[in-house]
Amino acid sequence: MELYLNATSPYARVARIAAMEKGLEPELVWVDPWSNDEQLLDVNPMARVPVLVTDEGQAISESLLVLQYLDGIVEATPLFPESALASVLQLTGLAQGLIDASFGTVIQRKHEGDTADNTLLGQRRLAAIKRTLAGLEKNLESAIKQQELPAFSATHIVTGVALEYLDFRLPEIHWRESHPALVELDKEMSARASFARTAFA
Ligand SMILES: N[C@@H](CCC(=O)N[C@@H](CS)C(=O)NCC(=O)O)C(=O)O
Repeated sequence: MELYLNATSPYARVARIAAMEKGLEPELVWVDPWSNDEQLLDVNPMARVPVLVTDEGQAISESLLVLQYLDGIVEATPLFPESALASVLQLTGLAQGLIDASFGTVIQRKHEGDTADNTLLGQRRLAAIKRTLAGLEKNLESAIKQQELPAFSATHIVTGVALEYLDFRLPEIHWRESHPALVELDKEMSARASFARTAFA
């Protein structure tokens, strides 16, 4: 099994952490998705990471589909446990949206410079980040209170990575100030070996 990734991609980090948590050790193939790397194009015409290539040779792109595949081949540590499926999918969707809006902001800044945040798209993404943090906080707190969330799941991985990506790329968004449930989740996730060993650099 191979995992195509790079060190700053939040999506690739989600896939790598999930593989580690499942006790798998795919061969890591480090690529630069922005340089039209032939090796990456061979497995993903979109030239994006992550891509997981199975032992049978199928190339799976899209981080959450990689997690779904890992759940299919390793039963232990379910990432989308059936007993809490709706809560896990709801929260994971929000956390993935947070990554999408944050990554979109970073890429637009990189390509358009300082004025990127003032464009219509830039403004929409920044507003989405703020709203999604609030939505995640509210729904996470409620799921914990109602005992609808397992101790570990896709929600924990994707939310933990989303929050650490904000710290890494958008530290001006002081998300800790008014999101105590997210602070707690981040504290728990950053103490795990899978998070410590894959820290953004
Ligand atoms: N929806 C995809 C997003 C993957 C993605 O956008 N990856 C970025 C790296 S963070 C990438 O490879 N970008 C290169 C490009 O868009 O050309 C997922 O969840 O895996």
